Amino acid sequence: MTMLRMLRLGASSLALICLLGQVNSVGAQPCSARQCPGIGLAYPGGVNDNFAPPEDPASPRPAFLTFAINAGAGITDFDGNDIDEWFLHSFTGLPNTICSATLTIRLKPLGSSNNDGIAFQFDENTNTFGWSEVIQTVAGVNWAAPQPAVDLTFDLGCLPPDGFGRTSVLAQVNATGHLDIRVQDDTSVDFISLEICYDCPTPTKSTTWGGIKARHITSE
Ligand SMILES: [Ca+2]
Ligand SMILES: [Ca+2]
Ligand SMILES: [Ca+2]
Repeated sequence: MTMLRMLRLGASSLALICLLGQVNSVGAQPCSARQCPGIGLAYPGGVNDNFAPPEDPASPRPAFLTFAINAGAGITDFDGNDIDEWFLHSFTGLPNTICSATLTIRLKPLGSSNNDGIAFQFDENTNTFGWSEVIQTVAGVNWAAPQPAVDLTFDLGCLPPDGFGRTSVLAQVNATGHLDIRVQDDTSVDFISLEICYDCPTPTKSTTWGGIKARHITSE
């Protein structure tokens, strides 16, 4: 579950303070962000309105959307109420030094949704996902209406092993700077919240004469 507690500060990609030392170590690896305290971000997706109309727009990356269209899928948004449609959303412009990421998503089955799935991180080079699982498996309930909505929280660096034994998508997220989510195909998505902690970029020392001189003067 969540590796680091975070304190919200406000804004649309919300600044956070990672409160270090508050680590829940259940199944999680130590987070190297503790070397770089104080940097975190939260990215909201959709509106936390308990599936209230109107539908709120989802924003899949173009390549992700093209994949779904080519697969012949109907596409839905946040709070969609139709069956047999895919929900797609992407968080883009992410830092490439993320060491901890927690995703919270509220889902509701729209019918007999027992075979519905959730998948993270689409790769347009292979048309595959970095992790996927049946919602009923991760939710631990009979995934069929009128089962009420559930909030699921995923540690993206310490996921439950999927059918391929995969447990993390952080490397792919850092390599690409984005995170994709697919939910299909008879399940409604109320909102998604992504919270990350990331390491400071390593400062590079200037090798110009001016830079060398400046460091020398500073150290005197
Ligand atoms: Ca809404
Ligand atoms: Ca289904
Ligand atoms: Ca909503």
